[in-house]
Amino acid sequence: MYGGGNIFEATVFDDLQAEDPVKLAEFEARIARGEKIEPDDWMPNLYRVQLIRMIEQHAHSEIIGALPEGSWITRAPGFRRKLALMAKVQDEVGHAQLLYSAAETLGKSREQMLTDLINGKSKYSNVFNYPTYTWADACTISWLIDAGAIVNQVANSKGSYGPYCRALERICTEEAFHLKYGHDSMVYLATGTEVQRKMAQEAINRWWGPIMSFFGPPDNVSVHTETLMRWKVKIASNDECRQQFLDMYVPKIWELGLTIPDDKLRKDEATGKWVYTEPDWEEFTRVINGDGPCNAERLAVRRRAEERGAWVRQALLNPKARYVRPLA
Ligand code: FAQ
Repeated sequence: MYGGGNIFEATVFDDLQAEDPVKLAEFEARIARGEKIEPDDWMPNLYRVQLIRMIEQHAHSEIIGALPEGSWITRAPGFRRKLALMAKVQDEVGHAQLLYSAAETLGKSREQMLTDLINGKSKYSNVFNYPTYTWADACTISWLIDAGAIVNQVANSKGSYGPYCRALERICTEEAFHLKYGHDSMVYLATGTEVQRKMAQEAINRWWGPIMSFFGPPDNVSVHTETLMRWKVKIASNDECRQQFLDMYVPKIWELGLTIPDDKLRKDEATGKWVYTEPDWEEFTRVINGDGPCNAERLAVRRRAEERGAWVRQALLNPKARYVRPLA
């Protein structure tokens, strides 16, 4: 079972030495044959711990990710945009539920995961620690963050752990719809008045760095990619996902007459790869470790939601007991 310690300080090799070599070989053969691993199947401890880490961070990203867009529901321009955004935000929270359930199959309770989130022990995606100053920031999340999420999640959905893959298939279907909503919102701004175009451009300028970091550190410094790819938890590396995102979305941004704030950005026809300026990885490290522009605010909102919802959870667990709802 998951002990919550920092197992990643041990090397993969050290940890695998403790495993039964016959079982480990059978497990790896199943993965090589493309079979899905299910919760009751034998698995090495490191596989379990890595999956919990990754799925839990993913679930946290969905509920925290609902906050920056959620704050725009009341301010979205017009009734239809409000309705669409409300549905999208609800979907994101639903994705968290699916992912927490998938992580629970590996032995860590949802309560513990949420406690680790609000205590700042668990990470969640860097991008949700940035402010949304204008409506165009919310549209950029709905379009380009969802686009990045789909690139990464479609790859992960072909992975080896059954419950995670099945959750991701459902999530990707819904995200594909969010992407259309986000694209439609940005097309509207980019083809609108001068003020709307300016707002769209400024949002792209603000979000480009965080979006480039969204796929994780470069492969040559990524800590977990090798282990995760060995066991087909990750099917594409961080750099492969980043390249795929650039391939699919740079032309779409340019098509709208918007620019990307990177003078170096171009596709190298010889290698078929995009050349770009590395995002600020020091900023990324600070942000994912709790010191970004909105980390404190995001966790405070979650903490408040936990505290305010405690009486409901207690009442559901013990309907006969009499509870006094605390005053807000
Ligand atoms: N943000 O060794 P690697 C969404 C951490 S869902 C924060 O490369 P790995 C939907 C990493 O955890 C978005 N931390 O790690 C939506 C590790 O820290 P640790 C979330 C990051 O696991 C849209 C350390 O850096 N998607 O957006 C980030 O091999 C709109 C070393 O990194 C997922 O979680 C980051 N960007 O690769 C919702 C997908 N990148 O644990 C609302 C599943 C890295 O050692 C609105 N996750 N770190 O302390 C994955 O595919 C992988 O975990 C990666 C990172 C690719 C994120």
